[in-house]
Amino acid sequence: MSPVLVSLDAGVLQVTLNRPEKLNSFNPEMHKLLRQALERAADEAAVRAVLLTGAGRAFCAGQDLSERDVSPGAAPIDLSVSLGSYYNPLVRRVRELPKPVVCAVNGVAAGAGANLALACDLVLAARSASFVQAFAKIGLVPDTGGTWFLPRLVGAARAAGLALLGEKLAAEDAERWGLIWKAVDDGRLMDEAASLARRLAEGPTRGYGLIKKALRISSGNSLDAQLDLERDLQREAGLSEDYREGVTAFKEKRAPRFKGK
Ligand code: T3D
Repeated sequence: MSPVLVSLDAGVLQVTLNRPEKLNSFNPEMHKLLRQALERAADEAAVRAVLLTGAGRAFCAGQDLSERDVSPGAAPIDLSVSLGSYYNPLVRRVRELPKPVVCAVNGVAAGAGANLALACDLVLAARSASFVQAFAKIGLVPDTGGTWFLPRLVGAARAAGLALLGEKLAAEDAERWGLIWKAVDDGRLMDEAASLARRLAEGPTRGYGLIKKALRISSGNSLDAQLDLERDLQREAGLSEDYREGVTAFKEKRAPRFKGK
């Protein structure tokens, strides 16, 4: 079986991490296929939203540690190579993808797996799922954007607790803390995530891409600079077919039929 399963239906590209026997932890092949899937999502007009999830009982346990030889006498490993080649491009790809990415966290999300989820635009998690900043437990620093996402999502005190202690945070607490969008009953997760992704796939795709851009850039901007950015992005949004359709539908008191253009 392929370590990443990909299927396109009704504008939603579902991407499933598929190494369940290894809790969907990352090896180079899984990285390669996930990257290909995300490139496809970026390039193909028929893809208007992405739904990312995991097969089996975990979402993703981060780096596959069985691939790291730390036995006495083994050569030291330069982990910056792994981050530079795999994890950093992955986060950039998800964040810069001009289409919405829904993440359905079906089970434990640990290490880079937890932070990959946080890189997505809307994160739903099964009630039985949990988030673990497992890095400190093996002497590492949260990566895959963790040190950037955590303080912004949950504040400095909670970010420090999560990063330093590496304890499991249950999905419901993750929702309460503002780490994720929603915790849902286990049996409802995939239906709710798929219906959310479908709804986004029927939406104004170009506008969504611009919203993602505005939110992404806002973290490093002053209010003044952000106001200028909003002006420029609104110019672009206002020229889209979907804007015309949205206003026309509003005036005609009907549901809009967006084409993503
Ligand atoms: O190296 C680089 O490239 C640098 C970048 C690093 C990015 C990172 O992600 S570093 C962090 C790596 N991940 C971890 O440290 C997480 C390790 N796993 C755990 O802490 C726990 O397994 C979980 C919290 C994820 C789940 O706990 P639990 O109790 O539900 O399951 P378990 O019994 O611990 O694990 C089940 C099996 O999965 C077990 O194998 P076994 O004994 O049944 O044969 C376990 O070894 C395996 N497993 C879990 N996580 C990993 C893994 N095997 C390889 N790599 C893993 N990350």
